[in-house]
Amino acid sequence: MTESLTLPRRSLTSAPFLVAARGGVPARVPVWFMRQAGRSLPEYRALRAGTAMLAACFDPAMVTEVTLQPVRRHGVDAAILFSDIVVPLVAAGVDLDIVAGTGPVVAEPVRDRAAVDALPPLHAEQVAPVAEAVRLLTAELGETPLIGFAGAPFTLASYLVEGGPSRNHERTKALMYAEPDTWHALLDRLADIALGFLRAQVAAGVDALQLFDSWAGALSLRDYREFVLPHSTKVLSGLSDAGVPRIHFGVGTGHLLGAMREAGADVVGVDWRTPLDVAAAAVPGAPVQGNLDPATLFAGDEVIRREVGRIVAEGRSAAGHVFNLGHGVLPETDPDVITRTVAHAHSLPTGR
Ligand code: 1CP
Repeated sequence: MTESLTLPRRSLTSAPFLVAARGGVPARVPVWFMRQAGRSLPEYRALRAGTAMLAACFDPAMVTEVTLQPVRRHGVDAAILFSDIVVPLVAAGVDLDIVAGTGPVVAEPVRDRAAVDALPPLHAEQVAPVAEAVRLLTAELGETPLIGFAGAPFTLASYLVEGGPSRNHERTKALMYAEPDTWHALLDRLADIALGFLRAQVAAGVDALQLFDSWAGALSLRDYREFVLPHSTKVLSGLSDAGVPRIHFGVGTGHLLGAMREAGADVVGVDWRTPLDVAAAAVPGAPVQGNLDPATLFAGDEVIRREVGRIVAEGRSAAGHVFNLGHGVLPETDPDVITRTVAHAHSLPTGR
């Protein structure tokens, strides 16, 4: 796809999230939470009632409202577009649904070369409703940056090959090991789809983007380098002219952080298993994002304040720190606890 990325962008030079993501010292500790939109908010459940998840993702007005809800309620320093990693697959024509309580379910899992060859490409106009939502949002958000996102090739492949959510990714890894040519062809197509989805969001005005390789931590470093890194590099290096920070995140990726940065990340997302000072040493010179254990939000204010303080202190050893959870907000989280957590992080001093 050759979508132009030269539209005039909002200039949010002092937004704390963007300052930290570029390696500067922001005026306050920037905070946003993965999966802050949807999930725990009663106003989200009320708005979504009667609308299927995928229908919501293709409704620009609904995407706009759900994206704004956590910004209004919690005072976070960035909005994340309400969408899903499977949206570009659906837009391209893959027969897939998001089933409430389960997640993405694929009608015909992709397990051989013929199925890979039959995967349709993504055309920018197929995600026009997402681009429209981005335009509506940048008009509404004022000084708050908007983060766009996509699923990375490996994580998308896991849903397509398994046919749905998976604990061990065994069919995915079996294809990877047994049919490497088919595997690389699959990931190459998924890289094009992820890149096309992200370029459409950048062209419409997002201020940053995150590539979610949620399940890459299931791989060894050796396998990640051989079977995944070239394809995630295709996505991130294809956005090197985008002029927005690129965040690269996965769960259980302490052993992969250096390679994930090499893929072309400006900011490396870290889950709660790896302390941020350890992560910072693995990616010298790169800002990091993370990494409060989402379960901590159930442990009471005293524990939360202690853990937030520890993480902000550990983050000072990195070239920049964006405060976040180590993975997404859990659905049962009390929204008021989230608001207080944001306020506490904002009360702490920045600097190195
Ligand atoms: O803040 C936000 O919630 C923004 C919107 C958002 C994002 C960033 C959604 C809405 N999904 C995602 C990304 C996403 N989707 C990821 C990467 C982030 C992560 O690791 O959490 C992944 C792996 C998915 C796949 C997916 N979609 C799942 C997980 C299934 C599994 O394997 O365990 C689920 C449950 C969905 C559906 C979904 N996506 C989003 C919502 C609000 C929902 C639930 C929809 C419903 O049931 O009505």
